[in-house]
Amino acid sequence: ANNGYDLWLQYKKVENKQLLKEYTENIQAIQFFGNSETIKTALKELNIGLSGLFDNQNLFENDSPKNHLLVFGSESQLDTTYLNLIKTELSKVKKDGFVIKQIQLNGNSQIVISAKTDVGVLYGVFRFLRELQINNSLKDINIVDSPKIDVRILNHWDNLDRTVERGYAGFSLWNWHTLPDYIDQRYIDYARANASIGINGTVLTNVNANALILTPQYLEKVKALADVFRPYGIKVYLTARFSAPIEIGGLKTADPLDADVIKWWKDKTAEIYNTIPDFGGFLVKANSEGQPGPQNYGRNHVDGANMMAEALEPFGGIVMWRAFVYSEHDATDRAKQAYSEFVPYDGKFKDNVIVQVKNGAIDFQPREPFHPMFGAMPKTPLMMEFQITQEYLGFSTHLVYLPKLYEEVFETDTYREGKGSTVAKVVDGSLHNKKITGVAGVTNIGNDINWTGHHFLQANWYGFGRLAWNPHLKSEDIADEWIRQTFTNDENFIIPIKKMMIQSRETVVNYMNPYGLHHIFDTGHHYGPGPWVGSLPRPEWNPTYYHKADGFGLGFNRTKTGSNATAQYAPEIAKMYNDISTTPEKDLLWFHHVSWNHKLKNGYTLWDGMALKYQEGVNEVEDMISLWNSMEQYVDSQRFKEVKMMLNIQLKEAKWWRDACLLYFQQFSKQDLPNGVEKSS
Ligand code: GCW
Repeated sequence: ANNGYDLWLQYKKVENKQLLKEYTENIQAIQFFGNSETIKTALKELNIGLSGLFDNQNLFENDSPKNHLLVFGSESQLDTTYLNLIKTELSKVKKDGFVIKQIQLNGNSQIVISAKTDVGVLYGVFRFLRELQINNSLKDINIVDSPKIDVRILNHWDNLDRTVERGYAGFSLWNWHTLPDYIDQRYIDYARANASIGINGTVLTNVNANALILTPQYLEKVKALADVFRPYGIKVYLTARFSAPIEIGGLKTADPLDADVIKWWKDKTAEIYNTIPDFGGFLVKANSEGQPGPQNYGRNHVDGANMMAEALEPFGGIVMWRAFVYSEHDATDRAKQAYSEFVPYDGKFKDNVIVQVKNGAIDFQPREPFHPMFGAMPKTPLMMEFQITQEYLGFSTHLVYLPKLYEEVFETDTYREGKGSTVAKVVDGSLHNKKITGVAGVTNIGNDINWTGHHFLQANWYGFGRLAWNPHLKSEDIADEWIRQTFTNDENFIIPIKKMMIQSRETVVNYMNPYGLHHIFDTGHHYGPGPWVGSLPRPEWNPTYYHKADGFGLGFNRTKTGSNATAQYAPEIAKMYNDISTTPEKDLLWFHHVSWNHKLKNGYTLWDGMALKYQEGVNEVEDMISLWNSMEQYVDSQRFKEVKMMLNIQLKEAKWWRDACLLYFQQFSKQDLPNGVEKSS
């Protein structure tokens, strides 16, 4: 049985006999240089990996001659004979990047893995194991790869009572009760999985969590986790509740300009670094959804962020200050608030502050136009915040391959420095030469055996990490790698399953939010459909605020004749979105209030076209099911069955979405369903 616990680190025996021969001939022994914990970790992983892939525990212990070595070590440790042979490649490596190269020495081919740092060597070792897992030949292997982003980080929305906000794969991994003394193997496997894709940071706590995590009792537990993660190159970060000086410090205020408050944060920070010398820094949600912040004291985001940044500066820590601000100030269009509150402060933040911006201006919808802040703050580092957990995408029950969504956002052109100013270039710092760069992902993992609840959603964790390493990668290539490592190298499985994964993102858009509809989820939990008036007190919490259905039509007018949110984009983009005829139809109802009888490009009216899209989504899930059912021979029985059951739930719910939304909107359109749309039963 395979319960999925091993993720993409399955290290199953290489089935292709010829390749197996090539691999084992090329790797007869391991030689390593250096003895840091990280180097030892790399060795340990090689042993786990190779003994699995070669199905031979004693591979390196027999007496046969060993002419072909696998050699690894960092630039400062590696033997000069090897160094000389990889000089050119090594000079191209940046930061924690690595070289993997086949060289010839004394008439024998050898493989050298090296880097400027030990963590780079570890990344190289993981990459090397991946090459074997995905069945690439080692002949003339010559890989140089460096991360394009500095901070590649998971955000856990984990509370201290182990509940996870918007978490759908069990409870929190962090067992605060048994920490610091009990080290669950899971913490180590978590670190392995993250390091294997280059993730180098983790925020352990929820942005909405209370301040207790900053008390000595908890810091001791955090230290234990930091000690586990360190050899894997993963730094620990914490959320810092703005009002902590009041709640755990006994002060009367949390005013960022108050001398006692400033001193409190300085002392607290020093205390943290005393416990965890390589602590990463703070993630802060301030003045959003009721969380405290500098505005409570008549101050602004810069005052708050810089105060914390100053405390972290001597230790090399950073502040990730979130731009997801959502309060009652701008009730006309919530989409405009973050830009309005942050863009005027461009250039005012200290060097160790990075502003963390969600991919879209509303909230992790199945599809959102890119956030207008990207590209609009040339003097401020901005990091991307993606959601890996599927708050608005069917939780952990719907198969949706999110790297496709991430890729769409990264590839979008902001036009801020003319054509080609993609979001990826904003985030990797190349468009405006940023001091720090980062990509954060609100993680989808919990203590479910398979980590993510649904086997396929492991791919979203995996793909997030790969894109955080390099936001220019293709989601399709990532899917390919992931399938090979997680399931099989058999093309009969890979080709159709990859296609299904790539399509799955559009499928969920089709059955939930076609043509730019958004936030029509049931209020509160955000699981199923709920386009009707919810029970919430604030108008912008009600789905009707977002879709604005009426007798005329549907959609939110954000053009210059409406909320004018389009003005927050570069002129080229604003122009495109202001005009219904140039607005891409995928974003139609995001930007326009459109007549039910508006003619779509395919010739249907909006009403008919929308109804057909909902049906298309349902049909696509049916296709996913029949495809999956035909794949049984390629998958172990446990994972096969579990995925199958999940897909059946997804189908039921796709129909639920279709029926609920069409019945609801039909009250306004007052039109029949077009042919081809199944009537709800
Ligand atoms: O997506 C919304 C969620 C909240 C979340 C908030 C945020 C952590 O519904 O649960 O709170 O965003 O990102 O701060």
